[in-house]
Amino acid sequence: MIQAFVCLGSNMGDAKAHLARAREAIAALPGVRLAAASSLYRTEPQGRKDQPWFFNQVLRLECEESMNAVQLLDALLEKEAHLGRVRDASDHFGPRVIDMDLILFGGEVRHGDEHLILPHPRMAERAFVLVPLLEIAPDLALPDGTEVKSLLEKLHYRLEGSSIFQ
Ligand code: PH2
Ligand code: MG
Repeated sequence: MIQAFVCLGSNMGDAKAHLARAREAIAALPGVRLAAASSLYRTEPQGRKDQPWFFNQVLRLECEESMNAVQLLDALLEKEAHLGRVRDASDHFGPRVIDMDLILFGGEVRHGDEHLILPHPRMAERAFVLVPLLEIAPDLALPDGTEVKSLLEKLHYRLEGSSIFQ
């Protein structure tokens, strides 16, 4: 079994409903078990401020050993498209119906290939990833041994109830 983490995000339309459909689609993937889901967080937009707040959630998946990271990513991209996501290459940080980011895939480290970098290259800067991730995996470490807790300690953010300001 390979443990993987995916961060879901939506800030268009009924964002909570989009996350629910995304969870169902992921749970139905062959070779994948949805092992845990964080609660939903309302999160201040990062990267571009002039857009609605997001709902974010992190999932822990258990993947069969026969599955690799690129296969999982491709399956996520396919589900995104199916749920109505239109990727705008010129707007990496703008509003989206649904986003499914592969954050970690086992202990895998991948650089150099734009298509898939692991761990996710921006996770360390994002309280909207780290807070839900630590909720379901409090003792998690990155492949290089860095504790995820220590990444969050370096960020300036505020958690109020289930809202994340950053
Ligand atoms: N996703 C982005 C850009 N900014 N901000 C929040 N709060 N949540 C996101 O999921 C998010 C974002 C690009 O994927
Ligand atoms: Mg994203």
